[in-house]
Amino acid sequence: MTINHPPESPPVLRTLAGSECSAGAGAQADLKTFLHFGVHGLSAITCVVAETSREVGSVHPVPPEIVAEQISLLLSSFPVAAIKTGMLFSRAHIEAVAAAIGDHPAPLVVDPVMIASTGDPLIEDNAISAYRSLLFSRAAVITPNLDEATRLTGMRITTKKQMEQAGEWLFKEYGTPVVLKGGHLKTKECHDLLYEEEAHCWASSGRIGTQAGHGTGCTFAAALAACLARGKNLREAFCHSKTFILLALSQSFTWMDPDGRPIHALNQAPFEPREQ
Ligand code: PXL
Repeated sequence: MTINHPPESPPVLRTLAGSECSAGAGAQADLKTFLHFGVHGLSAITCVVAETSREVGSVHPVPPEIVAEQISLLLSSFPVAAIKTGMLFSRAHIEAVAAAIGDHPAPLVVDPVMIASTGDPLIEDNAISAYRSLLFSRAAVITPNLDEATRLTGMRITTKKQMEQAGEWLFKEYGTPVVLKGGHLKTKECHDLLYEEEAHCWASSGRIGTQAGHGTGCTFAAALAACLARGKNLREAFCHSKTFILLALSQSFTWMDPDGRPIHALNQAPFEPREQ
């Protein structure tokens, strides 16, 4: 009998996000994504959301001081290699998260979650200014989708050119690299943009023919954070994350509810295609 030695300790990554009970998005999606990339994920839950790809029932915020306590305990216990924020919901939560992270040196990925794929709001209106003043400038990268970028810049974004302009606006405003997730652009292809100081770069692909888009935003940002935790630079992380999201979409799940309506979840543990 051979004894398998435990694998080397994987890097540790923390998500500060909402619990999404169907596990297609939110903290559950983040944790599965971290597992895929061989990173040990920790979580501090900010809200409990009753949600599937079809509907958002209700949002129950966890008191901000309890969120801060989870963060402080984890940061003082583990060698955290990257931090990702997801749904933070309110101004008080953003303030508590920013204070608890403090000046921790791990790269911070801020996914400014504002709207669920159903169109339901996942943030209070008065919280957006707290993102601007407390989190964006200290992040390693921010990852808005087009709706979120429109809300932040006031720009209409319906073309690749406008995506570049919004990326540039956000980069100049906050001095932080931007991954602008372009899945909602009404184009045949799917274009995502990385806007950094020196240059911008596109990751473009065909569209995967599925309705299972719920959770792609969280999952893309979680993949970026996992790659940063593993020591990749932002451009490498961007390319790996795009490849991963295409796999997760192409192997996503669909079930029928009792009324015959489809319900979806992204597959954050997709099989890697084998070389033939
Ligand atoms: O996909 C954004 C998102 C983030 N966090 C939680 C969510 C969702 C989307 O629905 O439920 C908890």
